[in-house]
Amino acid sequence: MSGRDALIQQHRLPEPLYVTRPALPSLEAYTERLRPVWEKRWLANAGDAHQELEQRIAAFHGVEHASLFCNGTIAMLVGIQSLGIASGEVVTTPFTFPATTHTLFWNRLTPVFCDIKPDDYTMDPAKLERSITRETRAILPVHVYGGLCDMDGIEAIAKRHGLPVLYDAAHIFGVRDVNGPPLARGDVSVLSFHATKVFTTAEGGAVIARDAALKRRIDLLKNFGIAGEEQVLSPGINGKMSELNATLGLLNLDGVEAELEGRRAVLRRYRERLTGERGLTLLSEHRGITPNGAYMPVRIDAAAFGRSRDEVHETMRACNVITRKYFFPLCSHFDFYRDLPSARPENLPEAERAAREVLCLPIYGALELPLVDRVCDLLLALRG
Ligand code: T4K
Repeated sequence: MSGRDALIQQHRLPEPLYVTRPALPSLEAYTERLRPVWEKRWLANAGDAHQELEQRIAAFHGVEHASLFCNGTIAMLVGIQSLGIASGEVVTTPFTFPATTHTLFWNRLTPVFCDIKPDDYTMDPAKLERSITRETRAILPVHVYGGLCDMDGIEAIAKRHGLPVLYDAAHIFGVRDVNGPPLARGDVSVLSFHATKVFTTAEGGAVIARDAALKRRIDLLKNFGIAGEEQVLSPGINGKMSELNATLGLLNLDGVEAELEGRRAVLRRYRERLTGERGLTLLSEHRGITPNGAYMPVRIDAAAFGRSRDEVHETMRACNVITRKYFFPLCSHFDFYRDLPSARPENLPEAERAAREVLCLPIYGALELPLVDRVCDLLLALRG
């Protein structure tokens, strides 16, 4: 038996351990909570559950103007539209889920890729200014894995150039910052409530707007631009969240502190076990930030670790530990973006390296710590 086979035999889990699992209320609690929806026969179009969830999401994050959506991608699409950017360039990062870049494409805007910082994978303000041209209309940074962008750095540059800032905040539900609510920053922030997120409505999302006027515009755009029975003010889209999703959200919001606590415990255990291990680097922790444990990225330096990220990914999969290479490939590698001047690998050395080296380990609130230990044992056993 080869060394690899023996290792797999020793560490293989009986069942697949996924990179994440959604927190769910009991089915009984969900059906009970759906009773008023059934009785009223009101399933969509700003129903009671929608209204209540919208207010509670805003209050939970210490902001005033939240608008619920059917998913984070349509939320971003509308968030961009709401700022009235009709053409030109938007500076963003390639180390993200395809949705970030695609929403620019769908708005007929040209993405300009800026490199990331090596410690937290977010937009590097030191490299941002050189991406700004006379065609730049906005900046779209991404809060990655639950870590926050250097918002002060980015916003200072945006202000100097008179540019709006839209944050892709899909990963930061529940992240706290002693300096104030992260979602209150910029012109628009966009959350995702997908099944793989810390807080879920199955599919869903929200736009957080800087003021009431912008929220009104966003609410109009997400409902076909309809202002009244006989009045359509703009060519909007259907971005509404249904009552079934909003009801699931209300129940999940009741339990979200427990989910966050569970995730933080898992995060702590990973940190205890993996910090300082040869060849591995964990996400930087920033002072004053309470993390949400949305993801557990570990950077694997192939030379120091003795094995590449891809080898680790494959062998862990053979052991039933289903890790994910978020975010490989980079958005700048997709056929339809790779010819952009900013997509050249030499322009994006840190993003290129992160896409080669980062692996996301399983994390979710119900993940038991002995299983976390088994993942760590396996990872460390793989070291060459
Ligand atoms: N911006 C950023 C930075 C994002 O990360 C995302 C979404 C968006 C914008 C767009 O927001 P949305 O439009 O999606 O609201 C997943 C999600 O589909 C995607 O929402 C998420 N980012 C991305 C990071 O991850 P996949 O392709 O990895 O999903 P999938 O189906 O492979 O699921 C991963 C694991 O989660 C599975 O192995 C098991 C578990 N899982 C998944 C689902 C769907 C469950 O246990 N239950 C489930 O129902 O993209």
